Amino acid sequence: MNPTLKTPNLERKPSSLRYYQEGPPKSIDLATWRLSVTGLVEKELTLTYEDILQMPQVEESRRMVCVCNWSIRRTWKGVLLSDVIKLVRVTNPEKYYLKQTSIGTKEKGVYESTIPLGDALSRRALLVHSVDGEPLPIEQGYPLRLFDFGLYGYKNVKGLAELKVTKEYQIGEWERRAGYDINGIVRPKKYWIVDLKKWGFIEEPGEVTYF
Ligand SMILES: Nc1nc2c(c(=O)[nH]1)N[C@H]1C(S)=C(S)[C@@H](COP(=O)(O)O)O[C@H]1N2
Ligand SMILES: [Mo]
Repeated sequence: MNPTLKTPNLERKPSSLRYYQEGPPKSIDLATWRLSVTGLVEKELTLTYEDILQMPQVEESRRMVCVCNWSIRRTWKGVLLSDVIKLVRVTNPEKYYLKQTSIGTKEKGVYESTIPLGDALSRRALLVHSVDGEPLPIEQGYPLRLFDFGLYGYKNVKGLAELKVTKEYQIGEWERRAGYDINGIVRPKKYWIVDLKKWGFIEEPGEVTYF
């Protein structure tokens, strides 16, 4: 691992398995894994892992926030959601939603989450394949995970299999089970900042950019 990218205090991050509703897939074969981009697009598309690596890459340090009052800033690498949306062509994306579906497991099915597409694009949402210079660990979303950093963790789907452009703002797993807000926008309040090892107050709704 590139030492300059390592997240401080990572060993203190809450377990990824605790929030993994369907559980991580047993194994992923990159030779057969695909990301399907479907729905209200001009041209449906299936991307291989290699296709994604061939697209323009971005690597950004951004803060993710969990509804359970913790947050972590890490270095994420992947492609811009906007670049994928350009490939499938969506006119007036601000009118649509994006439904993410995970690969899932035989035992527990899939995890789904729907986000407003226009907002995700304006917030520079990423399709992330690596963190801190290494491919995502399987429990953190290998091979691909969508991040809209203005939204809480429950709105981003690990182990992504499908992105569907839709007119329906559909309620997801934790919104149903735990009553979380469907909009999932990060709310101002006090959070445990894992990488800084201290409590911090998030002052504004949405993505945290000032620490
Ligand atoms: N496929 C899938 N993705 C998921 C979840 C899930 O249960 N299944 N849980 C979400 C929730 S509730 C959180 S808080 C984050 C946790 O991310 P982490 O593993 O990086 O801590 O993943 C999100 N993505
Ligand atoms: Mo969560």
